[in-house]
Amino acid sequence: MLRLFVAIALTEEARQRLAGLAGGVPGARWTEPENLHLTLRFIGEVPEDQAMDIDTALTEVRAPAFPLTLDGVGVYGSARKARVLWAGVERNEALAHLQAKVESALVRCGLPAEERKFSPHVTLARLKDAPADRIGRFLSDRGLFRAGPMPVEHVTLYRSHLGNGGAVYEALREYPLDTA
Ligand code: 2AM
Repeated sequence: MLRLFVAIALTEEARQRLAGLAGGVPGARWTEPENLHLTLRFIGEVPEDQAMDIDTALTEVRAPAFPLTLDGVGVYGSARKARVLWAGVERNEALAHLQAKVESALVRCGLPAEERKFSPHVTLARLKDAPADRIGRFLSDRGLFRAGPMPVEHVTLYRSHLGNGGAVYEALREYPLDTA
């Protein structure tokens, strides 16, 4: 079985800017800079033959390349039980279009449809018992964060290796987007 997801790889520069946001929140486990990415679709565990179908389906996705700008930070979960700190993405029709294309390609090759609305974000940290005031300070101090625009010219199929030291993401294959 392979644990897979489809994501946009971020530029080195964007990852460095995002990594620069880390710190100041007790109980936060920050994403390793090399692991920072923007997920389009989490697939989960699939057998190898289905992974090959997924690869074929992604090869057939046609969508234009586009610029992406990261914008702002936020938190998932309630104020009392914050779970994830994230960086947001500036409103982007091309990104939504790409995500819909990836989603329909995956459904066509037999995966169950994603029920949750696409909420583009880059996970910065996972939280455990983080104090609300420190989260509040993080959000206000970093609220003006922006990075980009950066060119998005391909999507990437990643394999996630779960281990004791946290997940390691392996880029299996890149699928080019149409550049003008
Ligand atoms: P997250 O960062 O918001 O948790 C690899 O795990 C990627 O797939 C992450 O970007 C993660 O998003 C995303 N993902 C979405 N749904 C997931 C799930 N049910 N389990 C694990 N990862 C998931």
